[in-house]
Amino acid sequence: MSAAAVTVAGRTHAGQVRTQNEDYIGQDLDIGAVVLADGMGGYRGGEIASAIAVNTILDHLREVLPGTEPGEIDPETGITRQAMAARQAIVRANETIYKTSRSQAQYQGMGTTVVLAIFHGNRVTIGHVGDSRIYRLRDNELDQVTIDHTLLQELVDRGFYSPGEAKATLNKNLVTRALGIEPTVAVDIIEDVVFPGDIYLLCSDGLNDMVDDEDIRLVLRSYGDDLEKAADELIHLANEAGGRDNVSAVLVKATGIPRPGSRSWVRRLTRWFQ
Ligand SMILES: [Mn+2]
Repeated sequence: MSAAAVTVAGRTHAGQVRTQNEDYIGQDLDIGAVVLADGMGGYRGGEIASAIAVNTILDHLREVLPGTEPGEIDPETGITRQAMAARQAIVRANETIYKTSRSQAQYQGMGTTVVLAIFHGNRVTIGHVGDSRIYRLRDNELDQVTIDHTLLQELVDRGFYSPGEAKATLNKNLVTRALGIEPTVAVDIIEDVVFPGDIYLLCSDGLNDMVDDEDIRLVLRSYGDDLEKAADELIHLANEAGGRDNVSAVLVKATGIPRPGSRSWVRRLTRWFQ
């Protein structure tokens, strides 16, 4: 089996204001996969959409990943099997949510973000849609690995606003991409080399809207040897700051990874359309 040895701790909480929790998290350590989704939509639609996303993705990966080698390249496309599997799994989740929302009136318009990480060998393959994030703590520095699919981020990218101006001016929760809204979806895929001691954090916006990056960094630095405690502390900080949204955090630490000779790199693959 090709999955990397990883330690995982996940938490999800409704927060201090909302009665329902529309976030959903899942993992399958046999295939090295962790997933987090933040759903939206009336009459339990958000809960349904995020649960479908996580379960469809894990089911698909359980079908296609066993038997693949870490970092195995598909000769036809030149990209890793794990990157192809991540993209296919997210596309399949999109289709399932879209069909469900079209076939049942009460679920019309439901959707969800998703972030997925597959750990294999000394690599991680990440797929994401929407504004749920992945951060990485390495040598006590915290980096945001994913780029939000939000109106705010798009306008900053195009130079209309500085990040500070945009945060003050715009509704920062306007997501420009989500699963279940359109029949097709563009998936961002990122591959990263994992170093011993790296900690990856998957989170919903209920965490990073409530807790500054610096405070997230301090928690991971302080409790990095006890992921369960670190996850509890992140949820606690979000709730203490007001807990205005559902809040989820999944922490992953890769163990038994040989330190690669080359410098770290992040490879951002082309945006894939169905
Ligand atoms: Mn949210």
